[in-house]
Amino acid sequence: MAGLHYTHAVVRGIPTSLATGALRSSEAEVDLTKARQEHADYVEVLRTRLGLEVVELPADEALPDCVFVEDAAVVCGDTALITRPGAVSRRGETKAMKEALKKLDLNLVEMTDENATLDGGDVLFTGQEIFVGLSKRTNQRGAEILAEVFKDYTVSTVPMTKGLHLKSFCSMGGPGLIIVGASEHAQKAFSTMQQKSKYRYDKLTVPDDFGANCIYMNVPGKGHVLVHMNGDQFPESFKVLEKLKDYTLIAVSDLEKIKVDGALTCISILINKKTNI
Ligand code: M3B
Repeated sequence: MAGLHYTHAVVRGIPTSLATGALRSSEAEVDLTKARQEHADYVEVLRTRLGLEVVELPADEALPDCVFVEDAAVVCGDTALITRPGAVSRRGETKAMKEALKKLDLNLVEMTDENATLDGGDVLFTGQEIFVGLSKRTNQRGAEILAEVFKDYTVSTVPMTKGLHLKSFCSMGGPGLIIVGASEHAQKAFSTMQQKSKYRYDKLTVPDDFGANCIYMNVPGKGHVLVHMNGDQFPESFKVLEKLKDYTLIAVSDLEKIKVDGALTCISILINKKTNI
């Protein structure tokens, strides 16, 4: 079992082109200086508070969404699947990711099937099994390949009616705990996951779907650690998360990336390497 413990992270810089070129569902204008500051703070949290070895890839101006590294690969244990992103404009993002993961000595598999699409944002690894959202970006063939690659785990599909990615409204909040947004489609997706699983999951509902996108880690010597958005973004969800007992809670700002549909899990790939490299 890979568990919810990590040693390394891969992140990528923010290109200037993000402001005008990133795919998005809203019109809000991105402040690049602020976005880069938020990103630097996030990377600092990964390094100093979570103790991760962070690999930073340079931004590529030709790839406006490249900071959202989560979509380019799925890493579980020692295996990395390089995805075939659903949006054509994002396909080029996998190249640098592939190189980075190769250097980290992971077993690499590439999704080459032209009928398959998969964004890592649709993949939720619970520590015991994998759920994959069937969304605008991830299709059945992509889910099948994911299941073939991660044979040690049960892979179950979750049909998505709304939202960009599965993790646009849920994420892990601890071993056996799923944080999920209050919207009808988020709650429905949770029920589907529970029905398809042989494990029992606890559910923590937060009022805002996006507020449910957090990073949980078990950190040696610290125990449960949850990185979540601070009260500036979703004050009501913040209040719910703040009540988690026996957790080290780390609040970060994500205002600028939210404008282009990005949240906390989107901007890093977390890796658990047993041996130091
Ligand atoms: C977001 C891509 C935004 C592109 C991540 C997961 C859920 C809330 N403009 N990608 N993986 N989405 O985030």
